[in-house]
Amino acid sequence: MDVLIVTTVVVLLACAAFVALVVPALKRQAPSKTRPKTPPAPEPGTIAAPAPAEVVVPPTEAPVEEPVEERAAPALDVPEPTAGRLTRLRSRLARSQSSLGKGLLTLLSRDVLDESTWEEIEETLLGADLGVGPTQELVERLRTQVRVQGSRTPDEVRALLRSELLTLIGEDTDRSLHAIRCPDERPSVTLVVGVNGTGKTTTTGKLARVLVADGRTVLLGAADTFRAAAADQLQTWGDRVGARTVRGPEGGDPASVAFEAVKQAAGDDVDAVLIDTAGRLHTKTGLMDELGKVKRVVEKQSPVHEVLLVLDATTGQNGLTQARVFAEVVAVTGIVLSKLDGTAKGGIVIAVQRELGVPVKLIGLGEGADDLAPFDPAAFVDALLEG
Ligand SMILES: Nc1nc2c(ncn2[C@@H]2O[C@H](COP(=O)(O)OP(=O)(O)OP(=O)(O)O)[C@@H](O)[C@H]2O)c(=O)[nH]1
Ligand SMILES: [Mg+2]
Repeated sequence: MDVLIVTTVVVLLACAAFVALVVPALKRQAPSKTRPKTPPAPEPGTIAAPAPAEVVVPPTEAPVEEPVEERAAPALDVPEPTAGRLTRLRSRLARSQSSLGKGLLTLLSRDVLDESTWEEIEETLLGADLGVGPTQELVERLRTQVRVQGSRTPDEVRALLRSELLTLIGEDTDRSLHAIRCPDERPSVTLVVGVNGTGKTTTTGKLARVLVADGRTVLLGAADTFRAAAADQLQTWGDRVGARTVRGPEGGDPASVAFEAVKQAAGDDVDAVLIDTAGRLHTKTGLMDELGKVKRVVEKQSPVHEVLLVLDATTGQNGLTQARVFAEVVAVTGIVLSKLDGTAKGGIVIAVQRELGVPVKLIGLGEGADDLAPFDPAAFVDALLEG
């Protein structure tokens, strides 16, 4: 009986132990029905295993590569070579050709050159804006030559006029641009100045093309900060030939834009920096002082090698007064005569050089991108006389 009781107690204890130890363990192993199962993250570089059927997982798709947009570099213009541009554009001088060229040739070819003919010759020269001094000088020389030569064939008249005009213009004057003449002085700094609307920005843009055509790298400085449109206008020119434009805030200090442009040109190892300035009336002292400051500030880090004064040829003698004032403020080194295509006053080339003692270096003969020509006296006179 005792044995039976002991056995029963042992069995009961064993059952109790089983319930206490094994059942909780089994419970821990059973899957939880409340927590959703998330698939394990795949190892990097492996493909994720398909999710178990009962778990709703958005289908994992192989990542689609964004198409890389091929950004083609903007097509740049190839500017026309500068050599021979004046010959190409000779017909643009049509109005000056008919007065200075054909007009004078016809008068000088008359059989008898009486006083009234000489007066007509003088009027023609004055009308072409040659200026009083150069006109009297030329008439005097022509009179002497005609007296010496006696009878004249048309060819002789042409040769005489050609040689006298060339003497007046100055065939041997150095008209080279610093940026071309001194390739080792880099960056060559050019300041473009003038009164409102003469063609400064257009000339700066065209000049960038002249330099690019001659194998130079160019950076533009938009120191006309009066209007944002002025910087946009310049930048458009630069973009066409791959020349970067440094610009400042509208209404900002033009001197600091010019300074920054020259600094960046040096950092970029660029050959030439061209600084466009705002149009300013030569009679406004404040604006002229500001221009002087632009130059002085640039000179704190580099010489200004070239100061180009852009004169509108159609304004004639008025341009000479402007030229005088600008020359005093910024020491002009070269004249650009713009819009010579729209005037009969080709004599201004001679007059302005006389007035300033500064050579005409470039002439504008139209609104086309490559309608700016290095001034070549022989080609100019030939264009006037031959049409
Ligand atoms: N026909 C002709 N037009 C020209 C020539 N050069 C410039 N122009 C025109 O003259 C106008 C004025 O040119 P801009 O370059 O804007 O003149 P700007 O001096 O910069 O003017 P502001 O900055 O306002 O002082 C434009 O319509 C040019 O196309 C030229 O040689 N021939
Ligand atoms: Mg401008």
